[in-house]
Amino acid sequence: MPTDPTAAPAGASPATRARSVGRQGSLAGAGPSAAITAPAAHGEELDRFLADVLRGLSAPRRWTPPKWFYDERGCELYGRITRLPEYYLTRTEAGILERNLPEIARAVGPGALVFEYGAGGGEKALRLLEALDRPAGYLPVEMSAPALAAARDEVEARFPAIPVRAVQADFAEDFHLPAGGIPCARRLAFFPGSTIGNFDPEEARLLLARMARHAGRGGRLVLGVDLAKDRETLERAYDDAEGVTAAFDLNLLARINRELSGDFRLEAFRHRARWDPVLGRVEMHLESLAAQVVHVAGQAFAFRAGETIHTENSYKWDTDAFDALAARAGWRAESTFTDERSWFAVKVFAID
Ligand code: AVI
Repeated sequence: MPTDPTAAPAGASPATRARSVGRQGSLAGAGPSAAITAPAAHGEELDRFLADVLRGLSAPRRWTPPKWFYDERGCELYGRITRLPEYYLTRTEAGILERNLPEIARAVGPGALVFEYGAGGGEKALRLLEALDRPAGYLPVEMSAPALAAARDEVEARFPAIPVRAVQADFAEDFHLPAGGIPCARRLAFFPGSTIGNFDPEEARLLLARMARHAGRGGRLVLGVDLAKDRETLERAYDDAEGVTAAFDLNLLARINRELSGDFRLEAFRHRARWDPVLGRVEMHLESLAAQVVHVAGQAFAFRAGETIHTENSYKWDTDAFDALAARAGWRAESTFTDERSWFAVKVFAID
């Protein structure tokens, strides 16, 4: 079930120890496939979208799971976000990977079977596969069929000798990883992009534990995670001057109007991004600018002026606290690679 971005994290403060697409599993569900378009929801997916939206809008503190950001327009806007001057995450992670791939490859070891959660179009995996010593195979895991096909085709074209098996699944839910037929020395889970930050700490632990089950003994995990930093940098990253993130957030209302017979007036809501240093997360909200009644699929929802819909959490971790979380999921921290400002970390974990 979808991640509730209003839920307080379990345990100690994630800000001082180092979460929801929640289902972005979208990402939760389909990942944020920046370069790939996602079709409108239909069939069972449309039923889930409707159920999530009706439930979230009926809650005392209204919320929606971030996975529903990623329709065709949402994917396009997310792609633009990753190139914004204020959104440091994508380029910082790419720089860390670029500088440290040989060492990361050494930490992983030869003959790894790589499976990537939320593979998007497979762009990041190409660089990793290039650096790894004799990779045994590549399994992109992705909800979005077009993104999955793109990841498979990209990697097959570039590495014809590497077996590729596309896995259409929501990595935020349990799924079977059909890796049995490909001989390998070890399995490597690859989860870049700090998507882990869109899960609350307990959900993140469960997801890491699923990855540990998929990787098995001797397995490795290479993961990107965004780190806590000053309020100004964080709030600008989620509320850019050009208004692309605002458009991304508001597109959810446009999608509800289009796909769920909603009548949100987009100009009657505004995007807000706020760093919560206690919970260690940037929260995105859509704030109602007036008292108003909105309808979705025939149901009426009365908003007060200033009332918000909580649309996303993006947790920012402390590196040691993240290692402790991963340890509770069965992973031993092997190495951490960061940038000169320590804004972002690429981490390698192992299962002994
Ligand atoms: C996909 N995920 C890692 C992004 C983030 O930074 O939490 C989604 C996003 N939301 C607003 N900007 C980017």
